[in-house]
Amino acid sequence: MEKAQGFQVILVEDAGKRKAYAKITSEVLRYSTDFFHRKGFVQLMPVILSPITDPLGPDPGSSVIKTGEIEYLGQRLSLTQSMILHKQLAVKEGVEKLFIISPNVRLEHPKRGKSGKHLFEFSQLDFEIAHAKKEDVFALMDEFVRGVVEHTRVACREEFAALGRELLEFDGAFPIYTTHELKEKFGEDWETVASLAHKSPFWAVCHKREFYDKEDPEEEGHYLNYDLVYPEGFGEALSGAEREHEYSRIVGRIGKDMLDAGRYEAYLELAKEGLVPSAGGGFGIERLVRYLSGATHVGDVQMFRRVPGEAVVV
Ligand code: ASN
Repeated sequence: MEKAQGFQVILVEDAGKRKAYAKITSEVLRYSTDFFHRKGFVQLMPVILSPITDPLGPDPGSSVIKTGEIEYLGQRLSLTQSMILHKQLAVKEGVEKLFIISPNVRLEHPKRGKSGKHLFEFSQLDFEIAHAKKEDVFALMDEFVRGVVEHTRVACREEFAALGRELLEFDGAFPIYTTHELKEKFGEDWETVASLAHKSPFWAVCHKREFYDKEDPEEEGHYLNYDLVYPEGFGEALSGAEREHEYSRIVGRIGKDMLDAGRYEAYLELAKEGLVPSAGGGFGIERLVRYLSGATHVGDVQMFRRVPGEAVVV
């Protein structure tokens, strides 16, 4: 395997810019936490080690080369790739609207370092709503994105001026396209091209991906999931879905994906008792800060960068 390189990268980033990114990040965290509290969500603490985590695939778009693991007192524990399965279990515990600012470790292939939007360690704000449908998530996030843009425009006026960033204004609901439409119009690799062609964020619905995203009961091979995509070439902001919650469907989907069902034993035991239907999603905090501040690379907005392929200095 290739070795991580590039000690110099951390040193060239202008210290003044890092301070601006830190302030914008702080205001994003303040606004996000307030917003979800205001909407009646309960904030949970994150989990970092667990026998279960998001498999992140099979997904042709994923380039995670392995799942981080440690062995502790005879247990094999994975580093969290996302808290999706824990979110479903927390909803089953009766927490009907929840969010977590969740550190995620995704050991991406070094080639992803050049994408501008991949990190091997980042934080996502992950949320889940019992009995919700995708339209509920669209409305919530449309309001959130407009709100965070307006909040930071005021709270970080000096930082945006120093960075030379002018945020575009947008209102109304964000447009919704199917991935089939996007592929037809912008090609197989539609994300960046479509993002560049837009001035406001948009939704892309129906992706073939992990077992926990619900398959449309009325249309096999179609999925009740979605991504929110930033405009101006910044690409994916959020991914989420209505969830598979029936035990037999979950087992079927794990089988189809040829995953080791043994790894999901406790989750499956609890799913057998009955999960609650839900929908949710998660957005990367650093990607949001990158979009707001117009940074070239998502690693630039981290105080301690975690870019695939680059050596970790501190
Ligand atoms: N947070 C995403 C979701 O809620 C999952 C992910 O990050 N892979 O669906």
